[in-house]
Amino acid sequence: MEKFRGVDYYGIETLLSEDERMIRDAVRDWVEAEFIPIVPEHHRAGTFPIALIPKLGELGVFGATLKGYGCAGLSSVAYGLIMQELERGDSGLRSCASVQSGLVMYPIYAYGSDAQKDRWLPVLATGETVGCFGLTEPDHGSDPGGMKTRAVKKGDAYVLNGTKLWITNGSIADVAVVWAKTEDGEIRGFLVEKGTPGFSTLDIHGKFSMRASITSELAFQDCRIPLDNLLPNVQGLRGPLGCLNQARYGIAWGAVGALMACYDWALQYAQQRVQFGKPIGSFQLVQQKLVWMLNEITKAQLLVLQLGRLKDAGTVRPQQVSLAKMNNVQAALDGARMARDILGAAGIVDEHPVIRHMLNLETVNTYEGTHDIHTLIVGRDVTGLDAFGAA
Ligand code: TGC
Ligand code: FAD
Repeated sequence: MEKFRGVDYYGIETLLSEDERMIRDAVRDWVEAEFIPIVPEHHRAGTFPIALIPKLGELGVFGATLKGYGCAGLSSVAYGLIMQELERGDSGLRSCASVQSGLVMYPIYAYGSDAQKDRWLPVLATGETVGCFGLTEPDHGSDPGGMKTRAVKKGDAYVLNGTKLWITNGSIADVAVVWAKTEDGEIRGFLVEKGTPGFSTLDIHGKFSMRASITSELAFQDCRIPLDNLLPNVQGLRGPLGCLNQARYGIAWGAVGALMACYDWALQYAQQRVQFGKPIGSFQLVQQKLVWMLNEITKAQLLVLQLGRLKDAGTVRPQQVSLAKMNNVQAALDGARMARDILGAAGIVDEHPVIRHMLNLETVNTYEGTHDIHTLIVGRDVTGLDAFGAA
């Protein structure tokens, strides 16, 4: 297949600033040259190319919208375009960047003390230090408010007990942002450093999705955390949910990248593959699938662009982020399945990227709030009625 040709049916490019285009192209070229050639072997092995993390730092990907601390201070749209290009490579690559930026650097930046910011943000920005985000537990996924992990203040430390599950980059992280309830039942955030006695990790194997990404369990057994490692400036579920707004925003853009990759590949395949003496792209049913994908890409691109402009204007609402995450991931998953179908038997092997994207998108549909949870978040917003149980 030829190199990725870009997908922009409505000239949306013209709505981007020069800087935004330059950043997108720089990340696109990097992903093409450094990541796409190696991702199939990592997918087969179930590994993540850890050596690329500092290179992502050099590209300015981590904490790209933050100001100071070595961060690039880019617009939200530029950040979204970065996520799009990373996920065109693999959802696992975008995940690594989303977690580091939206779920680790953001809470330190927004809720941390000056000392915490000075210590962690510069090294997280360069990628010399890796972070993870522990919210989900074995018995509390969609309903994190019921978490069992506890942090009890004893002398000069908080003593942490509990388990976090399905944590991206858990075992390679130097620092974990962990959410736990204190004795008063309030949810608080803690910075837990790798190597702290009582803190251990275990990688999850047997995944059919997000194979080129590390997913771990974090276990805390009488793990003593210095009092200074509490994130001082937030309490309650709005702490972790505020971080999720950042990461869900990135996913909404990233899903466009995965769908663009599947569409471009399927289009080229359909133009080349001959059956009944004609390219399969000449058959009406194949064209219908390609046009469906292009249509969804175009709508998704416009949705996230406006979402980004709202975010930059400071007026975006979390429910608007939910709608975009929900819509774009569903479109990407449905489109990836169509692209897989267009490739016929070839669609099931990793010589082609489509099945890898399709399987990854099953995770993307689930994490950061499942499709159905986002439906209910928007449903609550428009009806004023809460489907989760509370009045
Ligand atoms: P609810 O009563 O709605 O809210 C409790 C408090 O939180 C506030 N809040 C928000 N604040 C900021 N941003 C948001 N999006 C917020 N949504 C709610 C709310 O105002 C309230 O504040 P306060 O001060 O009045 O107390 O809470 P609920 O218990 O009814 O739950 C609502 C629900 C279901 C929507 C929420 O729990 C939810 O979003 N569940 C989904 C869980 C989830 O998304 N988990 C993700 C884990 S991390 C992950 O998947 C990383 S993947 C990383 C990768 O590899 O890319
Ligand atoms: P459940 O909450 O058990 O949901 C199961 C099903 O029930 C879903 O279909 C759901 O939509 C449905 N459901 C639940 N409640 C309702 C309701 N009220 N109404 C209707 N339907 C409902 N978490 C982290 O904290 N940090 C990470 O870095 C992280 N990375 C992840 C990486 C991967 C590869 C994966 C797969 C997950 C990751 N997660 C992470 C966890 C992820 O956020 C959760 O899996 C997700 O929030 C769903 O929780 P659950 O899996 O427990 O499903």
